Amino acid sequence: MSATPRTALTIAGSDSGGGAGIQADLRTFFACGVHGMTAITAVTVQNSLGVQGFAEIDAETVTAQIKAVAGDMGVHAAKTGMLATAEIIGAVAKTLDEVHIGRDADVPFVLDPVAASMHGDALLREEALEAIRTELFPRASLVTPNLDEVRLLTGLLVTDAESQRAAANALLEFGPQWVLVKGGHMYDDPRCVDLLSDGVQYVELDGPRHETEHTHGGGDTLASAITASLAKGLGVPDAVAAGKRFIERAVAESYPLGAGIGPVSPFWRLAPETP
Ligand code: PXL
Repeated sequence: MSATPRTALTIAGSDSGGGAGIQADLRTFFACGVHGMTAITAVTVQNSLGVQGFAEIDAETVTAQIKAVAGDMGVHAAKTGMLATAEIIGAVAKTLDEVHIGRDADVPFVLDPVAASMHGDALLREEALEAIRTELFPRASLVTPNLDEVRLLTGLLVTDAESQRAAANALLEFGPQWVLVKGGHMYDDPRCVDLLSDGVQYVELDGPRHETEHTHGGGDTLASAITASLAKGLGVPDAVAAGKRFIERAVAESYPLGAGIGPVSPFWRLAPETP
């Protein structure tokens, strides 16, 4: 028998292609040495060419999944990804309070405000964006939007360090403890600079930009690596720094799969020579 590892819960959608969503979260949790648990919100039908459609899970079943694992197994940190509908978002917000997960409880909660896939396919019904802002932002220990999500959530265009800081301030108005404005989609910047802030500290995390189109699941993998570090007891700035190191390697070692966009890879953390 081994010691029980720390646990992390992902509340997100399934990606049949295995590169993003629940599948990315679980393999990242595994690579980071925490026990992953899931509350599935939607089942997408997709491959490397895009999302062909999705079926959402009813809100009661999402709630029941969260309560089942939180009550019995315990959750050291949680994250959300694809939430699909305003009804699911409302149910998740209420349930997180009931099981004491979130910025004002002892258990950190990372909100990855997923709105669309890399191909631009919607993963969130339009009216649900407002629910993310009002119901989930105030409960989040950390929110991790990319620049497209920043524009949808605030109307602000991020093109440089100054507008990135303005976006962080605007997002903090919605009530999260910390925000990480990811700079990866500023494609003319030769570096990948993310800005982390709680309104007092403004920390720039500078990393290399890897020239690859195979970045499917990158946002999910970063948020999951951060969640895993939070589950192990790191504070938000240290967990984000660890997550940034993790995603840099995962992007550097991404691979082609199918005719479209291949996934980032958390495999680098595992023994490569296993037969
Ligand atoms: O990477 C965002 C994302 C999250 N969740 C699911 C997805 C995607 C992107 O395609 O399919 C289920």
